[in-house]
Amino acid sequence: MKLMYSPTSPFVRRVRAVAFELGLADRISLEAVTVAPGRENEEFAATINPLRKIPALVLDDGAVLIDSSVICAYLDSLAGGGRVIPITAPEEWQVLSQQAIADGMTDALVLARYEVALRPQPLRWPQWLEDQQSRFWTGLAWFERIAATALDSRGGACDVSQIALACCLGYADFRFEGFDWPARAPRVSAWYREFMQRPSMSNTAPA
Ligand SMILES: N[C@@H](CCC(=O)N[C@@H](CS)C(=O)NCC(=O)O)C(=O)O
Repeated sequence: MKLMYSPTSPFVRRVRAVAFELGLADRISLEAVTVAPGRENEEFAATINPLRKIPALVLDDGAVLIDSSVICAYLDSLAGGGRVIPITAPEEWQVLSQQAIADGMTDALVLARYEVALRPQPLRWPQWLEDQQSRFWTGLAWFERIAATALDSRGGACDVSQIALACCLGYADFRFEGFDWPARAPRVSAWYREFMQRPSMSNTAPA
């Protein structure tokens, strides 16, 4: 399998971390792609993802899987199922909803990053930037409230929503230096420090 990737993408990191957790990392080769709003990248659009986003996973038979959540679900099923995504209700739906919140927080930060790093100065819209960043903060507060259940270590195992949140927070540390999010979310912060010790996280840090 080939993962179309960038070393700084939090969505790619999520897929790579899941692959490590499932013991599948050495079955996945990496191919670097540069994607960003405003870059045409026609070949990638024509052959891999019409939306020009990464990650995309190219399977050995040539089929292409798009979107980090879809790819993580595929990897979980490849590893037998129920490893990082529970297969029984209500846990399955809780974990998938938590993953969706972490996903939205990450989306908001990536869009905020594009606004600051890519959008020409005269076209910037400060309220829009603030609005995107506030989605990160309200998502973080949401996880802080449910930390006791959502961030439980389950005897050493972990789930896709925890990996998604850890990748989001890692991206916040990497791109938004002044955020100091731990000051606003002490329970999430304590969990994060421990979670970062996992090889799946240390092997996939943004660079
Ligand atoms: N929902 C997608 C989001 C992926 C995404 O936004 N990836 C960013 C990189 S971190 C990207 O490809 N951006 C290029 C662009 O928006 O043009 C997923 O979960 O895979």
